[in-house]
Parts: sequence; structure tokens; C-alpha cells
Amino acid sequence: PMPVASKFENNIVTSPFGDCQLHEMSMVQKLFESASRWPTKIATECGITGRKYTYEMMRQLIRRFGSALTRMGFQKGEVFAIISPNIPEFPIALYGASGAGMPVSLVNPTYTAEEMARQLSINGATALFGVAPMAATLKEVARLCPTIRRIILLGPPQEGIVSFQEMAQDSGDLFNENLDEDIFLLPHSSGTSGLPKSVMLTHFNMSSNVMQFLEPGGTNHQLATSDYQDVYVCLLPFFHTYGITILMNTGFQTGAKLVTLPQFDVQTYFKAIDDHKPTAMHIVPPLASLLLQYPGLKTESFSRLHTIFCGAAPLNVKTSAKLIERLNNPNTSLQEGYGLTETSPGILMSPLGNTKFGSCGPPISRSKAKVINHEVSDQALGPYQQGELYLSGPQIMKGYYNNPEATKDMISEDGWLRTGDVAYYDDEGNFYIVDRLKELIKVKGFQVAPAELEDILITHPAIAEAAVIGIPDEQAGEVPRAYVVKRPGMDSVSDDEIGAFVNSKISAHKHIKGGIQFCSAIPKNNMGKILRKDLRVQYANETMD
Ligand code: 4UV
Repeated sequence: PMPVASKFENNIVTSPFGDCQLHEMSMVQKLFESASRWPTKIATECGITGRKYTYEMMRQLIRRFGSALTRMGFQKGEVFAIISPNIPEFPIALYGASGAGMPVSLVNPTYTAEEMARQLSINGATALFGVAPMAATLKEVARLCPTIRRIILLGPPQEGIVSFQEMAQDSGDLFNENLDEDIFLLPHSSGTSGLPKSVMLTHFNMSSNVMQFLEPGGTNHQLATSDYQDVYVCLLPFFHTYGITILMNTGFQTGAKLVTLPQFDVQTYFKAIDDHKPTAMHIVPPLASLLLQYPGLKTESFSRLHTIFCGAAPLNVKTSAKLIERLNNPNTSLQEGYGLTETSPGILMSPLGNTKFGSCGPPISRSKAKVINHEVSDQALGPYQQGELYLSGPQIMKGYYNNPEATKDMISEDGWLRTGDVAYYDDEGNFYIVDRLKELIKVKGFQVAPAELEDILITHPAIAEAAVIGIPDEQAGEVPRAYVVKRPGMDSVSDDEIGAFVNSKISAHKHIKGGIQFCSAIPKNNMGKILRKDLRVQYANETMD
């Protein structure tokens, strides 16, 4: 059924979708229900090697992996870190650890060892899972994080490492589908300011978000039957909530096949699309541009595509229209989703068949949104008025791990989460994101925290002060740009030298590609807080000349 229009009362916009079911079961129990329903369907398949698991094989391996963790002495509540590319074994490690009662911390596998260690030192992870080629990096992470007791790798046995394959031989008898531990995942986000934090997403947050996403009228997903199965090509990383929730967990809920791609490579991506003819595609805006530019696109590969779903950064209206034209399938609908790691992440989504290009749509099932401009008043604003977007729903995080102050800053006592995004809604309750108040920079949809780059910049002996902002970039959406004050007597240092110094310590997507500008002072307010907005205005003026 098509959703009825959003209703607003006191300028609070409610969802036009029906109320989805909410489940009190663990995510492991939920996955095992899928395994009982679709035992012989393929759950995961590597897009490169073809290595694959059925839902039933996956259930067995989850039991064995989780049981092996308990046998190794890991206790409920200890944090298990996954630092892995997208591989068919990713969900086995994830759900296995979860069944052992361990919250799972998700870390970007393209990070440097220092970046990985910084994230894991926040949550005190005690075990690591990755793939054999990452052995040296993960050993370095374990050296930097003394809490880590074991490194588990997919690959042949080696000195000082536990082999995933050996754990897969466990009898599985120590496994339970744990319900005592309420935290399912610990992905990372810098929120509205400062350094990255571990976001506590509970089993309830995650199962709610999956059910909200699948509520009729919301998306096109079809449950697997004896002769149908949804197929996703999983290029978007599972360490991000978009990948883990919208691709993995929603996919498993519907009996879909997930074709996993371990790294970002254009040729491999398009080959996987040709080979597997996905029924739904999940993209971020830079991928939309790539799809439009790719000369070898075969229309036939999109013949089964019912949905193309885009989120994580604003999708340009013209790009949307061109994309639909290029895919040339009247049955394909484009949907845009908006959310944050802190909201599991789904919370606004354009309804099926009623996508307004440029809008992220109304709140999804059981969610609410409002817009407030505190400079005007503390009252929620009516249609077409811009202010900060606030959200509420069962998918809102429990809080930041070990950081009650940052949590309090983000979630009000009555459960509203402040997004740090500037938005307005139209008279049908569709939302439009127009700007960002928070410090966060988004490069190709990935978070970059200015504070992290600033902290590294000021360790350079020639730098007295530094500030980082995001500037628009055709390909990446945004890229970081640094403003730097030199120490007295350090005039000879060049921007190339500083760029090389910082970039050697961070992963590629954080590189300061927007240039380094020397200046005599960094604009700050009287509390000493950097006025990034002033720098953004300054940059806009510079580029106008
Ligand atoms: O925390 P995060 O990295 O979270 C995300 C979440 C992405 C998705 C993807 C599919 C969905 O269905 C969904 O609901 C969410 O990226 O970054 C959060 C910030 O990213 C910007 C905004 O500034 C958030 O605060 N952002 C995310 N989605 C959009 C967006 C969008 N559709 N349009 C504009 N900005």
C-alpha cells in the first residue's frame, strides 16, 4: 500500500508509513530465523573467488566461531573488533562474536595501524578479526593496544595468530544466541564535534532499523521464494552502518544473496554487476557519477534491478535524473535515504514511486523529525523554514561508549537526537538537507573528523596552530583543507612538506587534498573554539575572486 501523507502536529513530522513490528530478539536469533526459512539459499558469495556459504552453512559456522571464542576464554561484554574488507566470512565473525556476548567494534580496514589503534583504544577491544594479508598491520595494532589478547585471521595458521579455519572446526556446543548483552555493534562517528567515538547500537536498534526499512511502501525488497532471491553487490563497506544495516542485515532478513567485494575497484565492481545482475543497488553519490561515466555499462546487467538506493551524502538532482535515464529500466526506482551512524543509520527515506529528486523524503516507520533554529526560538519550525534537524525513533543509538558527556550533548532527555545538519521540510513532510552545522567532513560519503587532522598537524614542529574545514569537490563531494599558523622562525616550511607529513599518518580518503593555506591567525570565538564557519566563508570568497 502507498503511504498516506506525513502528519504534523506542533511542527513535529511523523512517518507516513505504517508501524512496523518491533522485535525483542537478538540479531543472532533473527539471523537464525532466516537460516531456518531459507537454509539452502546462498547467503554470501565472494565476487572475486566465488567462495560461498548457504544460510545453513553460515548458521553452523557462526555457532562454531562463537563457541570457539568462549572456549578461548573470552567473556560476555568484552569487545570484539572486526577490521576486515567485505568477505563472505565477515558476518560469521560478527554474529559468532555477538553470540558469545561480545559487542562488535567495526573499523575501516584501509586505515593505518595508528588510526585503527586510536579507535580501539576508545572501547578497549580484546580480540581482532581480519584477513591474512593484514597480519603485519594487525600485529602493530595489537602492539599499540595492549588490551588486545588475540588476533584471528582468515588464512593459513601462522605464529602468534589464531586461524579462523581452526575455529571453524569447533563443536559449537558452547554457543548460545545471547540475549544478555544489549550492545550489538560499536561503529565509529565523530558526531557533531571532536574525535571519532564508538557508537553503541543495541540489538533492538538494529532489528528496529531493519524492520523500519522493510515496512511496505518503504522499499521494494522482496522476500526470497523457491524461485526468487534478491541479489546485492556489496561494494559499500560493512564497517559502516550503511553497509552493515541496509545491505547485510536487511539483506539477511529477506533471504537475499550478498555478493561481497573486498576492495574498491571499478572494473571488478562492474564485472560483478554483469555477472550477478543485482536486483537492488546501493550507492553513494560519487558512485552515481561513476555509473554515469562508465563506458562499458551493459543495459542487460540492470534488467532485474528494482531499486537503486543512494545515501550518505547529498545526491545532485541532475545526477538522479541522468542515472534513471542511463539505467533505462522502467521498473527501477531511485530512492534516497538519509541517516547517521547514530541512527543505525536509516531515518529519512523517499517513498517508493514518489521520489522527489533532491529530497531524502519523510521519516521512516515509527520515526519523527523536527527542525529547530535556536537563534529564532526553541520551538519546532513549520514547513520551508531552515534550522537544525532533530530526530527520534527506536533506531536512535544508546549513546557513545564510555562517553556520557558527548552522549548528553547529542541526545536530549526526551530522546531527540541533534543531527548537526541544516534542513527544512515541504508541506508534504519531505525533508531537504541544505547544509551542515557540525565540523564533520564527508569524503566520498566517508567521515573525516577535522579534529583528528588538526591534532596531527600541530605535532609538526613548524606548526603553532591549525584548523581544518571541508571544501566542495566535484568527485569526492568534499575534501579537507587546512589553515596553518607557522611557529616563529619556521618560515621556510612548505605546504608540500606539511602535506606529506600529515598524509603519511592517515588513510587515503583523509588526505588534505583541498590544499594547505598559511595564515597569521586562526579565527576563534572567545571560548577558544575554532570558527570553521568563518573559514568556510573566507574560502568561498577566495574562490570567487
Ligand atoms: O554517520 P554517517 O557516516 O552516516 C551515514 C549514513 C548513510 C545512510 C545510508 C543509507 C541510508 O538509508 C541511510 O539512512 C543513511 O552516512 O554520516 C552522517 C552524515 O552524513 C550526511 C549528513 O551530514 C549526516 O549527518 N548525510 C547522510 N545521508 C545524507 C547526508 C543524505 N541523503 N543527504 C545529505 N547528507
